[in-house]
Amino acid sequence: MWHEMEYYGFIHFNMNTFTNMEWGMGNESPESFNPTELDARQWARVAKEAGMKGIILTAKHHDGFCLWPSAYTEHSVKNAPWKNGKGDVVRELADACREYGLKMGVYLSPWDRNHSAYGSPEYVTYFHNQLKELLTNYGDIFEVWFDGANGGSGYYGGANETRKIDNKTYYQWDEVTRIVRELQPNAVIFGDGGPDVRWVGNEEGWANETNWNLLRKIEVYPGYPKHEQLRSGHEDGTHWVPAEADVSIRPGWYYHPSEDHQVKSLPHLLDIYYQSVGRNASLLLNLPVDTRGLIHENDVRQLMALKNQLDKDFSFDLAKNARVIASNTRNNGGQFSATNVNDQMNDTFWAADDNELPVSITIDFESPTAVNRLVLQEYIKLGQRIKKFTVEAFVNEQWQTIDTQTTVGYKRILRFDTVKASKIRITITESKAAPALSTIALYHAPNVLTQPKTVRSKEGEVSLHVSDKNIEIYYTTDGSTPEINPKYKYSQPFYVHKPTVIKAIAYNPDDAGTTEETTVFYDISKKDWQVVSVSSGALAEAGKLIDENPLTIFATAQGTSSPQEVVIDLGDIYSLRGFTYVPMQDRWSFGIITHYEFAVSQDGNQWITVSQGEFGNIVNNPIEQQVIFPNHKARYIRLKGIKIHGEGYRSTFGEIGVFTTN
Ligand code: FUL
Repeated sequence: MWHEMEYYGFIHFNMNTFTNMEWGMGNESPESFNPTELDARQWARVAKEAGMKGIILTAKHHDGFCLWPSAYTEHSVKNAPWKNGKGDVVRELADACREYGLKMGVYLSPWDRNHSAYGSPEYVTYFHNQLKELLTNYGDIFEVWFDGANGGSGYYGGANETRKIDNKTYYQWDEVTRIVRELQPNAVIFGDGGPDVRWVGNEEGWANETNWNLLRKIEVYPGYPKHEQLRSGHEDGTHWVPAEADVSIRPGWYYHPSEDHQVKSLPHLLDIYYQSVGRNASLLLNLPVDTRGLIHENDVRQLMALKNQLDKDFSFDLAKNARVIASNTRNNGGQFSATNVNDQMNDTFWAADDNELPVSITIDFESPTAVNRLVLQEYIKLGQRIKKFTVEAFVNEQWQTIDTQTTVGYKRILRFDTVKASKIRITITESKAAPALSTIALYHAPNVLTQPKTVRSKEGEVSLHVSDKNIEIYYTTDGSTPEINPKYKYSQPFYVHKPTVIKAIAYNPDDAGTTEETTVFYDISKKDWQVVSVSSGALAEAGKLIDENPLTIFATAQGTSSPQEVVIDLGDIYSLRGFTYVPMQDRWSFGIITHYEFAVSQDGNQWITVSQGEFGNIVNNPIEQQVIFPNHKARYIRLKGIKIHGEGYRSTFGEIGVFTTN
């Protein structure tokens, strides 16, 4: 059953990987496709170790380049230098998936910006033929993925124009479905509105808390604009079209070296898991394969951190050995007994009588037990029924409400603050028909222990952050190692105006576990700083380059014909020994300074250039640049962009800082 797949991998790897694009135009040369160490077995091994059950590969993306040697086009691996044109990435992955016991799926973009006939019936035949190749030559396919993005500008065999098609009719979806049913009868078809599995309506990997497996299918079509509805499905839907939540482990779907430092954090990945799998959707997590042809080590690390934490979260089911009592059981028990919910089997279930709402089912531990996760599963072979339920905990001889929620579906996971309860009661207050639950599981997930992060405001206020409110933070501001001692415990933000080293560790009071030390150096605060002039652009916006938030930027005007600069008044004279520059962080960044000139002044009139040079590799790796120069006393600083990545002189600034000496 597709629902049981729960968590599987997406791999975006294709021409875009080599052109550093997200959407290629279709005019790329197959010559560019040349991975140096492609190893599909590494992808499969990583996915398997991460707990994924399958992999879906972008066999063809919007640019039209095919990862398999299609008989119907020259725009494929057969004309690439990789393996002298003898390679077949789809084959290599299919073999690797078989070896590692993973299921394999294919992404075939309907939109093709390379094909000259795109827009005419001839292209549709081509598209169907390619689908047949993929579904015939590579063994079992569990899912066929069709993208909703469609039609627009492209190369189209040299026409270089914009072509529009009607998503609903152009591709002959009925014929597509027929081909899939014939060649891979066990495969599901993914599209905005199914027909089998629907898009969840965002690319961030979350479903709404209320999430029906049903859809009024006739209303939804590829490119359906009401994304909000896809996040919840339709309570009165006519067809079973469950949601799949897709998201990339990095900002982009494709690999970009500039995003090596932006792989999602463990807390973020956990939220994604709980808000997809935990909300009755499957999770399709994308791993961009890099130009070597490997999943990057940073992504592997985060993926395994997620696996590790999930293993801990669900390590022991506390309901397993508990007593279960239901307020009502269909036919007074037997086949529908309440004890079916904790027998670790999905095909047995507890069911209540019809018209008996509310009904409740209680897990009795007999002694106070710490819990903070609840897993519910409906027996969905009978449909999705539950509309509203409440969870209560029996603490100190009293019932207290933990949560009131709506749908359950194949799986629902609730996270809540730890309670020491002797019983947990689930009361179903609204349901379309008699509730039928196959699973109730309870867990005590450990606190998530991550290294503290520090944030400083322009005013100099420093706050320390961890991702779990049960985790404590201990810190020092004198360079010494913090001890787990009330004296060092963090309780509220504090000010840092002078050069200071902050060292902080996170501590888990439940098991006395600690993290590595976070060490952060802050120089003088920016509370008295002011941008006094910019060579072009809006001065009113310039505060963004000294607001301690690198994600807000200042940009000089477009179309200037000479190097651009900004001048900052530090508010006082300091002995300066260096400066920092954080470039714009967006994937579609512009104006990144690659060659700079930095000058200082005591009065804002007489300037001394103290440093000039290159920010090496800044475009690929857009992290904070630090430049040290001989000490100079100054109150004003000036950064000039001598050369800019891309065209012209338009310059952008995420953040500028200084290093001082006493
Ligand atoms: C989108 C596409 O346009 C993206 O490039 C990516 O493939 C994503 C999974 O789907 O609609």
